[in-house]
Amino acid sequence: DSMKGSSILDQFQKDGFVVLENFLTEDEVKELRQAGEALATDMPDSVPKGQFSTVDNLPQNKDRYFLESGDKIRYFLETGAVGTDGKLTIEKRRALNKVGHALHWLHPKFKEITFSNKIKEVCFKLGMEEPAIAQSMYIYKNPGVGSEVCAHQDATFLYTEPMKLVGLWFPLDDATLQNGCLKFAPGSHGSGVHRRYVRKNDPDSEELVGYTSPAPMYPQSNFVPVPVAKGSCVLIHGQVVHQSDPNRSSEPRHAYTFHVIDKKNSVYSPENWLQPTEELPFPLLFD
Ligand code: AKG
Repeated sequence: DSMKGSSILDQFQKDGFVVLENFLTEDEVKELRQAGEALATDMPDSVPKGQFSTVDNLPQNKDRYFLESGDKIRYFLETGAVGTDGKLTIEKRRALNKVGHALHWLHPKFKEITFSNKIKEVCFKLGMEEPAIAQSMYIYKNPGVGSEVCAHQDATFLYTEPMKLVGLWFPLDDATLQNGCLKFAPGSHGSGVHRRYVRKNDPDSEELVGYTSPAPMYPQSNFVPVPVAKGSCVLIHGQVVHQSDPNRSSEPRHAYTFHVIDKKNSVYSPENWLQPTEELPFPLLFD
């Protein structure tokens, strides 16, 4: 039992994150990773290459592709993998940054693990009464091209009042100092939500979505790298500041991640970029 005793919970409350080692079986890791590879292999050629500047391709279309991905399986490329001619500069299967945001519902393998008993147990132990899945992503962070994830709080994107958001992050390769493991600012979850990422209702703006303020300055000395073995589960408090470096190694760093909110004890902000749809209301974890 990876959450035995209260020390795991104590650590989560104190630091804003905690690592549960050996959470997934070897077979689960293998199957999820194969599913991630298959998504990359099957990626349609029509995936937007970031060229949204011509008359037919309004800048808003880029936002729409993202905004409408909440109840779909959509592909997002590494910007460093697309040339100025809009063509991929590296092989297709290495060019992906992530796939999101409804793998937990639309993909049988990711659905199975997301709604498994061990996930339900974790959320129960975190004190959640009506946990619901808001989103999921498969993150590739491929060698050479896998880009940096700048310091952020997940609550910036999935704000609830009061804050009842937890991310679960599952490395499917060993996450190391070289391939861009997560880095956390321990205790930073105690300092509120620093900015929001919201839908814009400004008819004069070309942007359909954006931040409410510029990125705060987070001193790098606040962050500790947290290398973890594949098969671990990292619990991430909605307000803890975290980041990851680019993958400078020759090894991939794949991960599956999803976010849980407690519907019973909080209100999900209608301003958040991601909204539940008729197609996919945030599904409850407990029946
Ligand atoms: C997030 O999804 O919030 C992350 O921080 C993921 C970062 C990563 O996988 O490198």
